[in-house]
Amino acid sequence: KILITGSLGQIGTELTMYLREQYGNDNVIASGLRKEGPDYIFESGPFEIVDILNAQQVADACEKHNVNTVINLAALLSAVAEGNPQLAYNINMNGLFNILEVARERGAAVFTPSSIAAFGPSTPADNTPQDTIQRPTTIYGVTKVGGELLCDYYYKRFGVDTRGVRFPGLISYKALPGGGTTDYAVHIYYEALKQKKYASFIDKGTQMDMMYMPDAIKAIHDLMEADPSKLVHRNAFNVTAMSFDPEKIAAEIRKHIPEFELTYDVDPVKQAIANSWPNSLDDSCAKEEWGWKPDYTLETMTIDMLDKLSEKLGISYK
Ligand code: VAH
Repeated sequence: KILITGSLGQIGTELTMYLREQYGNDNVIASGLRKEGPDYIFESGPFEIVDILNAQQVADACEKHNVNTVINLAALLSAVAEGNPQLAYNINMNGLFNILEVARERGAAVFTPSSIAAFGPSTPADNTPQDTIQRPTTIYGVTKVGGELLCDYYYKRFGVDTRGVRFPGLISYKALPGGGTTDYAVHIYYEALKQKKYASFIDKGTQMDMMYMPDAIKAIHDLMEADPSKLVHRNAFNVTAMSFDPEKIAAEIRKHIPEFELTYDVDPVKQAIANSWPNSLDDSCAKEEWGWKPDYTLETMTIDMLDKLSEKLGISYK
């Protein structure tokens, strides 16, 4: 049985439904801080209120459902975290510690995502290697590096089957992202349909790795199903699908909405975060060790995003 924490978030809502299709509704327990989110999560399978800062609540939910895998998606993302570093440290580090301790006691596996945010200004920025300098300058990045090291420790010291990927910016149309720096790449599609214009809070020329949500979901599923004897790395694998700056995604949107206009209203906090991150990742280890291969490119993601969003928003653009 799988427990997903943070299952009402941008990744969690889609991962919960995907894994319920793969493993059966009752084998995937969704959980969140409050029972506030899309009904399809609550109607399609079990849901528990779990605050990962409450170790007993984590243990009780795992005991009640006989959980043997925890996918920990509960976290504060980069921009929100900079606004409340103490809470971000508490949730992202102490919350993870609680998950790892319950997993250690139960012999459960743990998946926790890291991020391109686990790298900093002194990291080689182009084709960032799997193993390289990691001195992030954001509290989110500090908790991502700390999380990677803690998960590797729990694997080596206690044999907990911990695995993770360093996600780039994730783009999706079902649930909005929760306060990240890459969120501009989601909002731009919504605004392109609603207003035919968007003022980006990330500046021209800011190159960042990105991925369409279906590929992110596939990465989690494939890594968790991977043959452990082939894993040289565990926490956490570089994975990417594309890399672009606001100008490039705007040009792709204009292929479908020719009058779309991109302007800039740069947010200095988010821009400083983005400037500290790599331009592009080398994900060859994920490809070699567990067969990672993204399906979507900027071109095919844009077609799918605009099609699905125009249906969701009831706005035609063709
Ligand atoms: C964020 N979307 O912006 C997340 C992610 C790589 C970016 O970690 O914080």
